Amino acid sequence: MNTKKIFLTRYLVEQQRRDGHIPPELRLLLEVVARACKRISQAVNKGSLGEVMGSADSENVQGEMQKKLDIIANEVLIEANEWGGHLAAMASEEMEGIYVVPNRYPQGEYLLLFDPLDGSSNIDVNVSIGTIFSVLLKPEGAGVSEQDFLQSGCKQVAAGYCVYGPQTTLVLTVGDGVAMFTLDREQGSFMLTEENLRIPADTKEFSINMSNMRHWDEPVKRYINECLQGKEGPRGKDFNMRWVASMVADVHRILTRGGIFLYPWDKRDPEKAGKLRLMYEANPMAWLVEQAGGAATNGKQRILDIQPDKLHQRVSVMLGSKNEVDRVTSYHGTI
Ligand code: AHM
Ligand code: MG
Repeated sequence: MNTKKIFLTRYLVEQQRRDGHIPPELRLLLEVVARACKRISQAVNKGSLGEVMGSADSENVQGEMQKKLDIIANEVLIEANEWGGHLAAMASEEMEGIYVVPNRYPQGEYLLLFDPLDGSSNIDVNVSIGTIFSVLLKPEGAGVSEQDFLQSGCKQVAAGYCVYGPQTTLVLTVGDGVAMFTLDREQGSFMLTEENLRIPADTKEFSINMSNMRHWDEPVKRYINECLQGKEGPRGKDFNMRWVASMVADVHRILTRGGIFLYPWDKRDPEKAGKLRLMYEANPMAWLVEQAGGAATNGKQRILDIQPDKLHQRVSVMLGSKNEVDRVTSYHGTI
């Protein structure tokens, strides 16, 4: 198939035509999210030439300092999505509660969750960052509440991310494989550049913040120690390590050439299940990875099966090449 001339719009229309695989409202929603990502990409590209760099001198609900771009990206996504009639409400890493579509607009049946700007610590040093999003259907019934969002990841109807790197790339699933679109800046459109992405089951590359090693649990220490022993160790092969510190960029590499990504629970803050957020970081990434033939667990359980009890719930994450994820999960005594 010649993927060069397929715009995102055409790809989505064709998905819609194929047995109504995606309804028109979902198609509109995804186009609007993509349009918002284009605007965020423009803001990211301006860097020091725009009013986008540095701290916003405020904290989000997680107690993390917000960057100006965190706030800009959040506003762009809300403004783009609130009026179209496809959404009932939105939730974001940067907002404590849910954002219900105002009364002046029609309410739709979808719920949109996002991390507007993932990898914020990389903004000021000109390293890849991104937007992660997840779409759920609102359960039947009048009104919309935070409770409506608390659905496990296997209920997602669409998920994706946009990485703002050397290229701006949108990666998407609607439950029928994973497709990749690259922003053509001259045309102002996302063009299909790869379909049916597959993650190889085996890999020689791991991605973890090694500076936390002393805080990890034994199964994760064992897994990484065995990788570090290389050819001479039990794995009988040398491993490479990569850590961008933007989940979008690390997961993008894994979807492109395989690998395993881990952000496990650690003893620095034992009450927290992990650093990453379940509903708008781990769930969309876990679904994309599974759709590409990989696996995603918290060490004990498939991420997509976790029933959330809080919007901003955190989770331990191990995802990527299936045989490696199965191995580290088995070290937790659950396979
Ligand atoms: P953010 O959503 O506040 O940007 O934080 C999430 C990021 C991930 O993108 C990345 O994998 C991780 O946090 C990096 O953590 P660390 O700074 O410990 O390396
Ligand atoms: Mg994030």
